[in-house]
Amino acid sequence: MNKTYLRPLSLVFGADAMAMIAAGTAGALGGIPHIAFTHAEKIMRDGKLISRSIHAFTDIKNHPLTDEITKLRDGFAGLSFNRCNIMGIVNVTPDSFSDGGQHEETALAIAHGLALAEQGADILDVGGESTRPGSNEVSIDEERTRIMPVVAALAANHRVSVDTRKGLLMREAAGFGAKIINDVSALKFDAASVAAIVETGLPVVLMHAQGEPRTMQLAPKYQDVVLDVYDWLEERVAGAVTAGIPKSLIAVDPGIGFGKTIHHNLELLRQLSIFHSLGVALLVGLSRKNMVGVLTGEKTAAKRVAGSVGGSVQAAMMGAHILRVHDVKETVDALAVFNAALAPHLVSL
Ligand code: 8Y7
Repeated sequence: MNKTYLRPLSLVFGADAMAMIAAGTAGALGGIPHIAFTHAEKIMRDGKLISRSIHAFTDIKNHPLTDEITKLRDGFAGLSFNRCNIMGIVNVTPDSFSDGGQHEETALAIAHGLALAEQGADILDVGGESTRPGSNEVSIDEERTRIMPVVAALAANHRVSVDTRKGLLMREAAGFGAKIINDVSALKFDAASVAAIVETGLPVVLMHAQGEPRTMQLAPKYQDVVLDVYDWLEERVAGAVTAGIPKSLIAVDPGIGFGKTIHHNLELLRQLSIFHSLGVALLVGLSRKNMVGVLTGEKTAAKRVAGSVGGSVQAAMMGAHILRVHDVKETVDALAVFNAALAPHLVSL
């Protein structure tokens, strides 16, 4: 079957972007008015055959995929997607904090979440099930005990997303005030999760993963990682829409490190802009991941801050609408300078 993809290229920023979009010579990347693309790579895949050609925006401006790339995204948990938003990571797993028992673990996670909000996080992502490579499953009772008190406390004054794959916990989290569900299985893990999203009306992040967390890094395999991840996400979005979840309530995520070699991860980052043609918000999480460790030679995850910020800035340049990060202040600071330099109209001085 022959399929066409469009990957936005030749990015222009700030006032130049707005002038070119107004003139019809460039399109708004992911609907972001200050990031524009003047060209796109048209990719055709027919079985094992892949052909590529580069076209000016004016030659593809009427392509249906161009509409998807350029349309404004809005209505996702009240976030404004004309800029990059920061999702701060709040892990509630025993290995993240001291071993002072559940009570102390809860208190530490809440304090951490409040600190990240203070540093400028737009979203606090609370998770109690480690889905890192090699990790084992956590029981639903254990996961509930870890996350719900933290969700309830943080959701009182902040926009909380809940990192879970379980439908029942999605519903319960909604009851405690969660505003977003972040599912690393893209609603595949639990048959009850689709109905939980439809019935709570919460926006959802659909992340790509190949295989199960425990074994996914053993032998990741793709024909073309970017096109394969794209097709997979497209199918998950289509399934969600059919089930009754509007596109405005969906974000996609290529799932850096989830069943991918470093080569796969780097290829996904290099060609990240292709995912905008899915017509939904784009989230990227690379914070402190193994890829950053390999590229920097830094074996300690907590010391991968600068490398992670470098990757986040690249994803922001490619129009990512949300970045999932541990180091909120460092990322916010980097984006403040980056945004001011490429689009001075965004800052008031
Ligand atoms: C991601 C994620 C993790 C990611 C989204 C880690 C829960 C591994 N990574 N969720 N979760 N995207 N949406 O190193 O990349 O943070 S856990």
